[in-house]
Amino acid sequence: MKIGLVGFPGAGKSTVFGALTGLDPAAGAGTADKARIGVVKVRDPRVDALAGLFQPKKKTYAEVTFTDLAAGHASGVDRGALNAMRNLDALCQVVRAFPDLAGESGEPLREIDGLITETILADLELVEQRPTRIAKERGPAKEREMPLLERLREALESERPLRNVELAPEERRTLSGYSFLTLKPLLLVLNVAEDEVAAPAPSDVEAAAKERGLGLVVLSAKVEMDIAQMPEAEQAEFLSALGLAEPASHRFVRGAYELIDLISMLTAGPDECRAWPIPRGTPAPKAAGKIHSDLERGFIRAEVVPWQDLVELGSEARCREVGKLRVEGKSYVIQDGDVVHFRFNV
Ligand SMILES: Nc1nc2c(ncn2[C@@H]2O[C@H](COP(=O)(O)OP(=O)(O)O)[C@@H](O)[C@H]2O)c(=O)[nH]1
Ligand SMILES: [Mg+2]
Repeated sequence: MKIGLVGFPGAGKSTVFGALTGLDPAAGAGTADKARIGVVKVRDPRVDALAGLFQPKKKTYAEVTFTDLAAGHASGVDRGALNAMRNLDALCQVVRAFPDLAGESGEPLREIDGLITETILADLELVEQRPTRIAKERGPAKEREMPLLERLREALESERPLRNVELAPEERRTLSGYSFLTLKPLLLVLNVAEDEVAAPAPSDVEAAAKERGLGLVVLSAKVEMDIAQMPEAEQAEFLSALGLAEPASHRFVRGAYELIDLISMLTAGPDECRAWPIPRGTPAPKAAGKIHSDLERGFIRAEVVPWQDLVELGSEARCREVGKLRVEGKSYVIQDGDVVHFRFNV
């Protein structure tokens, strides 16, 4: 799963990337033709709470991969940038809302609309190329696809991104090979000036996000970068002075994680408290296989307790006593925040 930071030049993509990964944004700024990839921990208060309870030797967060697209794209939405976006599973658009070095204030709405317009045009091109190819093919694929593509074309022509078009699961499957840009989940990251981090999002930007059904995270890439470079103790002090409970980048990463439809299965004990990223809808045996293939092969049952109950009641034994710990079988679908213990036999 690849999440990409996209947007116009100077919006702060590389600075956000640096704040998330701890990598120097300047180090990558010169690479005109190469995207940078970084692995980022998904800070999770649930894992922290479980670790508080178990005092484990190890605490492990889920991880996601972020891509900072190559700096060489003149407009940020040129052909090269749009092509690079096709390989991503989700897009996070960094939008400039801070004054640049010349003192020019940002134009968030123009940037938001700009990316949407360019990605709609790119998708229209794709939708228009396809029928000429299908026309040469025969069979059921053609019959299924043509009316669907026609519907998509109509949506795009009326400037509607495909993520706002209602699609049946079957239709989604048909489209999965296409890499339509406006079908990719999109999260807006409003990069505000340093003195605005505690202020609510500007109402026009908030309205624009809401109207398009997009998530919105407000942060200052510069502040996040500073925070990332501070020792932990200093971080806490700095954040409380700003009136913030945690760095905004933590919230942003969690938002990106949800964007790609990953949920966290949790395991907890004296050795390790850990979040395991699994796709939403994963049945218990398959989820067990993420931990170890033996657990999937020899799956007997899963003992499940929601993390809040475990933290509140203090132990699995107590959860069992009061009936909060459930025994689930093969068909159980793991829920976000389930603390799971697998019983297996190989
Ligand atoms: N004042 C301020 N400057 C920022 C902020 N974020 C990025 N910048 C500056 O804006 C310029 C462009 O940032 P960069 O991350 O390279 O943008 P990119 O082109 O989207 O990768 C750099 O000089 C950054 O230091 C911010 O939150 N506040
Ligand atoms: Mg950059």
